[in-house]
Amino acid sequence: MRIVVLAVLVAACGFQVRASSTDDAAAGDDGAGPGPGSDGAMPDAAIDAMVDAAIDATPLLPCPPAPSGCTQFTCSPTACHYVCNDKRGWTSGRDRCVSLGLGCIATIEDSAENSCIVGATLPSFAAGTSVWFGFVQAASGTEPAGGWGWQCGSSSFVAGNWGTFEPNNSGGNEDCGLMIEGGAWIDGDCSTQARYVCELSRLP
Ligand SMILES: [Ca+2]
Ligand SMILES: [Ca+2]
Ligand SMILES: [Ca+2]
Repeated sequence: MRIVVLAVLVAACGFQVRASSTDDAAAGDDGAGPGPGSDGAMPDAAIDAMVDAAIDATPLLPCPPAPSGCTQFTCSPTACHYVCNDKRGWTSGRDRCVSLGLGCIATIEDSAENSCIVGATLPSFAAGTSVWFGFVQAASGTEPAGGWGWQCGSSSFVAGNWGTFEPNNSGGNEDCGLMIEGGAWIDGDCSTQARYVCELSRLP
């Protein structure tokens, strides 16, 4: 009887040891699972892929047809750009973007967007075909370079692409962003009559 009891205890002990060993292996296992760093649930990469897929599946809003006098062009998948050819002062152009349903006077995020606008509008101060965009100087800004910012949204492209010797506040009255040859920016007299670039987000 004692032998039988002892055998049962040994067997139970052995089982416990094996069970314990199995538990340890399960808790510490990372090789057969999703990979290093995994918490054992879903790998981070899989979660990222699901989020990306959800964003990709979000339908972008269509670009409205260009109104008369304006031409639509594309600089990014998530925005519609327009250049409107009825020359106006900066403020009037800004307001016209809104009233036409074309978003807002354009905010330039980077040099690629700057180049895209150049390609689509071929701005030239000499030819009288420069274009207004959404850069404007606050009245409180220190002349000539202080207080410049974007009318709509935000952009880290603040230094942007100022032309040589610009901004210079020539004549003491240049507070609006005008794009000229090669995409260079100048501070222009806001009452200058020029074309203007509007930008509408396609994100829902
Ligand atoms: Ca933009
Ligand atoms: Ca100024
Ligand atoms: Ca200037």
